[in-house]
Amino acid sequence: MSVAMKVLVLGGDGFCGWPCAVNLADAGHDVVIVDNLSRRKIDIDLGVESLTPIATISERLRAWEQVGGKAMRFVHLDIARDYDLLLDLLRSERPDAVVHFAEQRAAPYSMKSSATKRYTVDNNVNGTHNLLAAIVESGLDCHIVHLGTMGVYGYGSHRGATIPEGYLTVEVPQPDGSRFTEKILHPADPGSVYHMTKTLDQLLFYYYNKNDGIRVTDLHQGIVWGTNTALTEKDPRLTNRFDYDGDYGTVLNRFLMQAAIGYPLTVHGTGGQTRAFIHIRDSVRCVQLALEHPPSSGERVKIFNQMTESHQVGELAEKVAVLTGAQINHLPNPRKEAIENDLIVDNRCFIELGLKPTTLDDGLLAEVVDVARRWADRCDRSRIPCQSAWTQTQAQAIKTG
Ligand code: NAD
Ligand code: USQ
Repeated sequence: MSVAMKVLVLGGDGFCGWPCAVNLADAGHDVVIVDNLSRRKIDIDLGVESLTPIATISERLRAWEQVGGKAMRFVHLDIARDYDLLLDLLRSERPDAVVHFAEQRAAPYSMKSSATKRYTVDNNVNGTHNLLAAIVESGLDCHIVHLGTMGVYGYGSHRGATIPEGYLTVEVPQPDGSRFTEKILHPADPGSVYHMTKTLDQLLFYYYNKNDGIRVTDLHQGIVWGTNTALTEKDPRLTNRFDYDGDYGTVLNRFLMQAAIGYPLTVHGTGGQTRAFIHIRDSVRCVQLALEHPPSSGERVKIFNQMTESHQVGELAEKVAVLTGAQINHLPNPRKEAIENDLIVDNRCFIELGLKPTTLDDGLLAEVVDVARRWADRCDRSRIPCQSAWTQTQAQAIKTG
C-alpha cells in the first residue's frame, strides 16, 4: 500500500460511497464519512426502499469495527448548504484527499419536476463549488477525487470516434490559413439535468485548477452494477443499497432484479442505446487507484474514464433473458435520447494503473439475481415503471402506451 492518508469521503453513506469508504479503511487510510443522509430521505419521500435492507450509518460503522475494520468516523453535514461547517471540518481534519460522491445522482429523479430539477442543480453545483472554495480558503493542498459521469460526453454524435479521457485535441484554423492544435475539455453534451450538473462540475474543476492550482482527478464513471464487495459481505449490517425503482434503479441491476421476480424486462424503446458499465468492485478499486496516484502540483485536472465495457441496452436484456428465462417488454421511452448510438471509450489510464476489469461474463450477473431473489418480498412492483418523462411528448407517449 502507499502511505496512509486522511481521506474525507463525501457521500460515504451512498451506493458507491459506502463500499468505497470501507475499502479505503481496509487499505489502512484514515477515513471520515461526510453525508447529509439526503438519499435515505429521498427514499422516504418517494415511498420506496432499497431492495436490500440497509443498516443506519451508526450501525454500519459499529458493525465495521466489530468485524475488525479500522474505525471510521461520521460527520452529518450538507456540503451544499453548510459552507462554514465544511470549512471548519477541512481546517480541523486537514485531509490529504477528499473523495466527492455527494450529489443527487439519478437522471430520472432530476427530470421529475421543476422542484427536482432545481434541487439537483442547487445541491450538485453548490456542493462542488463549496468544496472548491473551502479548500482554497483553508489553504490546504488537498487532492479532490470526484465522481463524474460518462454522460458528460453525450450519447449521440461521436460517429464512431473513440471518446478520449477528458481532453480532445482540436485543430484551430487561423486567418492566414495556418492551423494550430490545442487540447480542450471534450465538448459537453448532457442528456438530463443531472448529467448537466456534472458538466458544470467539470468546468468548476477546470477553473479552480487553473486559478488556484487545486489538484483534481475527475472520474467519468459509467453505470455501476452489482451490489456488494467482499468487505460489505462480511456482515449483514454492512450490506450495500440496491436501488430498483423507476427513479433510482439503473438499467442492468433493474433487469437482473426484474428477472428475479418474474417481471418483464423494461427496455426503453428499441433498446439501441449503448452505455458504459463498471462493476461496483472495480469502481471501488478505481477510486483507490486514483487516490493513490494523485496529480502533481501544477498538473491540469486528471480525467479518467471509469468504465470497463460498453453494451447496448437491448443486448443486455437478451443476455439476462438467456440467463434467467425472463420476458422482454419494449416500452415507450420516457427519456428524450438517441434511439441508437455507438460508444467506443478509451479507458487506458486505469488499465495502466493495474485495473483488472470485472466483466459481465465473470458469473456476477447470477450473483445479483440471487441477491434480488433473496429480498424479492421487499419489492414494491408498482414502483418499477419509469414514470419520470423528459418532456410532455414523452409523458404523453407513456400514458398512451
Ligand atoms: P447515492 O445517491 O447512493 O449516494 C450519494 C450520497 O451523497 C448519499 O448518501 C447522499 O445522502 C449524499 N449526499 C447527496 N447530497 C449531499 C450533500 N449536499 N451533502 C452531503 N451529502 C450528500 O449515489 P451513488 O450511486 O453512490 O453515486 C455517487 C456518485 O457517483 C454520484 O456523484 C454519482 O453522480 C456518481 N456516479 C454514480 C453512478 C452509478 O451508477 N451509481 C455512475 C456514475 C457516477
Ligand atoms: N433504461 C432502460 N430501461 C430501464 C432503465 C433504463 O432501457 O428500466 C435505459 C435508459 O433509457 C438509458 C439507459 O438505459 O438509455 C441507461 O439508464 P440508467 O438509468 O441505467 O443510467 P443513467 O440514467 O445514465 O444514470 C446512471 C446513474 C448516474 C450515472 C450514469 C453513468 O444513475 O449516476 O452518472 O448512470 S452514464 O450513463 O455513463 O452517464
